[in-house]
Amino acid sequence: MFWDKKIETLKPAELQALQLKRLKKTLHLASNVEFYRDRLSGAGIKPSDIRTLEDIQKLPFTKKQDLRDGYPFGFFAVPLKEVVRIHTTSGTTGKPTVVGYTRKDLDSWAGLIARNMTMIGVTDNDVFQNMVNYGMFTGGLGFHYGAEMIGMTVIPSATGNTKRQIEMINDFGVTTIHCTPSYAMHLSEVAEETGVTFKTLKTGIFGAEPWSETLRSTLESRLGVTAYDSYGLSELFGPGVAFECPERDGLHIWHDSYLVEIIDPKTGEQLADGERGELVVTPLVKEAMPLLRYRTGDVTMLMEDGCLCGRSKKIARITGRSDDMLVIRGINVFPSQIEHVLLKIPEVGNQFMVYVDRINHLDEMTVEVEINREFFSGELADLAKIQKKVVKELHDVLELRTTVKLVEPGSLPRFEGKSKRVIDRRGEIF
Ligand code: DLL
Repeated sequence: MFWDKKIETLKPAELQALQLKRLKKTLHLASNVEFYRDRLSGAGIKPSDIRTLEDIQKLPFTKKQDLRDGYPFGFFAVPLKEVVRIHTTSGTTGKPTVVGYTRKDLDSWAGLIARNMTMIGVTDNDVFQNMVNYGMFTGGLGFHYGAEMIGMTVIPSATGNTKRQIEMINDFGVTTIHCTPSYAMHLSEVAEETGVTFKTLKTGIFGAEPWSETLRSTLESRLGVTAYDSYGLSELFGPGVAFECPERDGLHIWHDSYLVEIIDPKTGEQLADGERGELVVTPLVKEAMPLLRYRTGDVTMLMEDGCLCGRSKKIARITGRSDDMLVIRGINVFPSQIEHVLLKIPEVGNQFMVYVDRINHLDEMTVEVEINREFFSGELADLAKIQKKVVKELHDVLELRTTVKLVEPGSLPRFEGKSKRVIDRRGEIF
């Protein structure tokens, strides 16, 4: 199913022409921003130097730190009067990044969400419960207006009060839910504890953080949904940048709205299709805050094969952020790999925490995971056996020795929004 079939299935030559036209317009808008004026003139680049899409490589990158330095409105290319909404990213350190939207931006953004949701077959017959934060986070209002544009019946339940969320799903006959995969896991646990099953649910849209294929199967069987991955970031409007189609083999990124490059994060050089690197995006339809070659920090690749659904090139699911990637004794570890291993071990639960320390100049990784009572006899020997198994399975996948601590069910933190499962204490003073 298509929301805008013509644009979603443009032939390569037509798409490239549209991209180039929009890139030039974006460059023109960006020249209203002092940061870009300085960067472009410093590099001796004039808008007329961009004649083909390949010429994008002449343009400077934009980094998250640049946006932070421009706090609050330094990257707005239109007068504040024309900015009708502001969101911020959930910055954990320092000032957050501010993003602004014109009325047209909000319309374009809702249109992208509508495309995504239509692609997976939801329609105005569906009832949609949006279980993410409705504040400065882009996930809440972003999906809200996209779902309303389709004509779905929208329940803006936001986060919190899981028992009430569960009640509403059944009372209102909800067919489609949206939340982070971490919250979906928690929701399914609470439903299981209270003996509730979901009769009307069909579709789960999960995103805003990396999650594994194993978590997908777990959520699908526990909630009775087909689970789709949704990717986005505030700097590129928010959610809606890329989304899985029913094939669920990679995410369609909307090439008419986002010009995509994959680069080697160390050299900045473009990589070929099929090569994994950092996703760099130049949004093509943003007005209030145009960005040039924005370094997302997210690790993925452009997939080589086309898709049965007829839409254009996909990106692979995001394995993590290049800056989230843990380097433990020289080995790269993504938290999603740990999740993948743990979810396959029935003796332990689905909740975990990872602590990284430096002890005697050596990186040490400790994984805390909840024991699954069903598989635990209460014998200490039994506990040791389970612990050994987890250590071995983690070692087989990560090629890394870890310390595993088994903890009581329910004792680890649960997350309503994005999870924070990794605590890296190596930088702390000791
Ligand atoms: O997380 C927007 C969003 C809301 C996406 C709801 C999907 C659903 P930010 O808070 O700015 O925006 O965080 C963006 O989250 O750079 C990725 O590192 C990560 N991320 C988002 N979606 C996914 C995903 C929203 N599906 C940052 N898989 C991005 C992996 C994701 N990581």
